[in-house]
Order: sequence, then structure tokens, then C-alpha cells
Amino acid sequence: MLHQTSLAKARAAYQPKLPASLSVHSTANKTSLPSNTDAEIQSLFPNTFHLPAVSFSSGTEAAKPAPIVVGVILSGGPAPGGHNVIAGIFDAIKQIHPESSLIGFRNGPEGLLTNNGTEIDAKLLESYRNTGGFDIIGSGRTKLESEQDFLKALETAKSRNLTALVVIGGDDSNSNASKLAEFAASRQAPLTIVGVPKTIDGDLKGEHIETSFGFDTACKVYSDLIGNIQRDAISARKYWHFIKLMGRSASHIGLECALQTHPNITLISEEVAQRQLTLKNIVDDIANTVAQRAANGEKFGTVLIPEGLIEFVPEMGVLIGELNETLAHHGDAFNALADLPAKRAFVAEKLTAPSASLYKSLPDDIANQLILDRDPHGNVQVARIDTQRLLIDLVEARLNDLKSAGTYKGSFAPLPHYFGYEGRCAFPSNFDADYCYTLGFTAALLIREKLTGYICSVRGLTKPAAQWQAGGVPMAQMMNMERRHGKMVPVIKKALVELDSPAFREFEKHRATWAKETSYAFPGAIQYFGPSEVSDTTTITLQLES
Ligand code: FBP
Repeated sequence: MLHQTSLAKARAAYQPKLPASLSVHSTANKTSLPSNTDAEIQSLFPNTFHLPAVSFSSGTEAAKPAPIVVGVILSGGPAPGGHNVIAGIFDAIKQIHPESSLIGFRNGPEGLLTNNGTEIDAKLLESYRNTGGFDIIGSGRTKLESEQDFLKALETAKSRNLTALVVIGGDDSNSNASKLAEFAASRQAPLTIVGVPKTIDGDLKGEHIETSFGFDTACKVYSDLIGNIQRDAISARKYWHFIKLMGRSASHIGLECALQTHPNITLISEEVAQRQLTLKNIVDDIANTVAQRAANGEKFGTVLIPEGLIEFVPEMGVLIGELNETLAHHGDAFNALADLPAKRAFVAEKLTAPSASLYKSLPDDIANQLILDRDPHGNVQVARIDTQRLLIDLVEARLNDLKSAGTYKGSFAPLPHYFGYEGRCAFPSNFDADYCYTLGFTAALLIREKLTGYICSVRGLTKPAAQWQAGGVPMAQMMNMERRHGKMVPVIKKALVELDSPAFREFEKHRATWAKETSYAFPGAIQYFGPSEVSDTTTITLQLES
């Protein structure tokens, strides 16, 4: 048994808020959606595409439904609030019928494929309510995507008498949940499949989903840490902090943390790609800001760097693509080489001239990371690259040039940081605790209505929870065709930062001032108690978007 701290005890007693219109007696109202016009998607999802959107309004007790047996999986990286989604499902299905039951499949989709599940009862759930993490049943990154996987999933469902399966995951996991729903429907399998939008990255959102759960808490944790570092920076007045922030591709986390903390520099990967900024452009900009601040007597600063940056820098993207090809085609010869300088020289020889010159210009440890850290498909693991160290090295070199030219005087003392795992399993904020409980409750109602292929959608999230509007939309409607591993496939589109979005425009309005002056904000730790204007408020991104 884990030790229960005072905060854990207090959080265990927290009763998450639900929208006033949401109860097990809520009525499902159906409205037709403006249809996604992609003919290919429509033809790939004949059973689950042409379905209405659903919203739940207050209702009165109708005939008692039969007990339902729900399976649940947690998929991908943890995000604060996952346990509350499970609590919401559990409480709702028990209220629908006290003999309903909930089976948690262990360690992600793998648990469903291998039929490794456990019943989640009131006692087990008790110590997980309002806690962070996915440890109640574990999570995993196994994919549920082939016909064979779908057949195995249906077999497991049958053997456990499941009425429904809830997939708590990101864009990929929900895309696959949608395909499984279509597969089950095409075989008349009596299984309702419902998705729940999860990821700290904040990139599963759009017309129907205002935000994924976990983004709020993770950004608050990182912003607290960044604020603390900034307070240290203005106290010690000697360090430049280069902080890499999690978020595999999209820069939503970096952007939100910038809005919360006002650092001197924030790089946004999507802007780098769109404006075709080179590594040299980025480094020159940072070095100029360091020099300008030094000239004003401020030899300190903060730089936020999104985890996925490197892939968005056009010439680095090309280099990474060429490295993936080279390692795929010459893997044996590469592996046979004994030492790192020989491996680096081997790959450099196979690259085009611009990529070879860029590769050779990189510090050795980064050049090594680019060829050594590969995923199971043999691709470079971009998220593992120490971009914060790479930028420090390059900025330092540039400042030395400026010094030689007489345009910079001063000392540059940089410190690298990486904030990622620190934010994924924090106690969910009140927002995420309430949002997740509502998502779980909504999933149970979609199941009661036998609405398969739906993702839970809760709207009006910047208002008090009592006014939120819960419902669902068919996941197939959120799909588009994308090339994956050389093949066009239907997937839910990943939402990247848009340069005309309200959040980016707000950041753009202030960034020149934040670079020059020291305008740091210190949000402090997440507030779990106190007035709801403070403790329940969600991200600035969401407030600006609404
Ligand atoms: P999901 O997309 O599964 O929510 O995971 C997001 C994430 O936290 C990214 O921000 C990060 O790049 C990645 O997971 C790290 O993955 P892992 O947990 O496998 O190290």
C-alpha cells in the first residue's frame, strides 16, 4: 500500500463536479452534423460515419436498463485524470444498474489482446479517485490496428460478456478505436465502442473536442517549475535556462506555458516549419537576445523549447529522413562498425551534400543520438534528442563569434532542463478531475444508448462545470486520410498550433517585450482548494479559444 500523504487524503475526499444536466436519467438529443465530405472516409466507415451528434439534457427516470459490462483500456502516455475517467464510468454504470461491472484490461491494448483483465470494484477504485497516473491498470503503446487484432479484441469481449469497451487514448488510439467500432458493427458484434480524448500534448482537439484531458494539469505543473526557475534567474542573475518541454509534435504545451510564465524566448515548432526557419536563424535570434539583454545588464534568461522542434526545422527534417533511409538500407554494415566516429563517418558518406555538411556540423553527442536512439521501426527517436543542449552549444559558438566581432560583451552561463514526465502523473487539477469524471460519466451514457464509434465531447469548458454540455460525436467524422508508413490510411487529424489561433496571436503580441524586458510571471503550484475562480480555472489557451 502506498503511503497516503495529507494531500492524498484530502484529494480522496474531493467530489468531482458534473454538469447539472448530466445524470443517469439524462436524455440523449440527436442532431445531424455538417458532414465530413471526404468520400473515401465515408466509404471506409459505412456503419459508423452517418451518425448524429448527441448531447445529453436533464431527464427523468425511465425504464430500468439491464446491467452492462464495460471493459476499459488506458492507452499511450499517462495524463492526469485517467483514474477519474474510470471512476466516472464506474459510478454511472452502477447507478444505471447496480449489477453492472467494469473490467480493466492491463497495460493498454495489449491487455485486451491477451485477455489480461481484472474487475475494478468500489474498493479497488477507492484509493485511486482524484489521483494522477494510470497505475490502477497500467498503460501501454501496443497498437490495436490489424484485422487480427480486431478479431482477438472481439474474442476477448465475447469471453468476458462485454457490452462495451472504452478506449482512453490519444489521436492514434481513438483512430484505431473508431476502426474497431466499424469492424465490430460490420460483423453485427454486440459491442459498443466509445473513445475518450486523452493526452497532455493537447493535440487531440478541434471542432468537437475543446481539449484533451491532462493538458491543463501538465501545463500547470510545468508552468509552476518554469516560474520557480525564473524566480531563481532574477535572484542569482547569472544563468540562462534552456528548458525543453514535452509534447511529441505539437507545441501547445510550450505555447500555454509561455502564456502562463512570460519567458524571454519560446520556440514554436509549427512557426519554425511554416516560416522555413533554419537552425542558424533560430540560433542567431537567441544569441541576439542574449547579447541585447547583456547590454542592458541582464545576463540571465529563459528559453522554452518544444520537444518536437528538431523535426520541424526544415533542413533537420530532411537530415532525419535521410538518416532513417540510410539506417534502414545499410543497417548491417552500420552495426558491424565498432566505434562511434566510424559510424558517424559511415552515415555521413551516404547523405546528400547539404545533409552531410549539417550532420558534420553538429556536436558529437547530438550526432551520436541521431544514429543510436532508434525506435522499433528503426527511426530516429526525435523526442530523445537533447535539443536544449544542442541549442546551448550552437548559441555559445555564435556568441563567441559576436564577441570576436566586438558586438557582445559578457559571460554566458547556460543550464539545460527537460520537463516531461514530471507533469504526466500529477494529482489532476480541479479542472481535470471534474472534466475526467464527466468524460467517464458521459462514456457510460453513450454506452447506455448503444452509440458505438463515438468519442465523448464536453463543451463550454471555460464555464463552471455545472454549465458544461456533455455528449458525443462519431469518431469517423473526425477522420482524414494521411500517409503512414508509405500507405494512405484514415486517422484523426493531429491538431498542431495554428499561427492564426488566438493563443499564438496573444503570444506574438507580447514576445518582443518578454524578450527584451524581464516580465516573468510566477503561477505557483496548482490550487486544489480556495475560491473556484482560482482553483477551477483552466488553461489560457482554452480561455482564448472560447
Ligand atoms: P500520448 O500521445 O500517448 O498521450 O503521449 C504523449 C507523450 O507524453 C509525449 O509528450 C512524449 O513525447 C511521449 O509521450 C513520451 O513517450 P514515452 O512515455 O513512451 O516515453
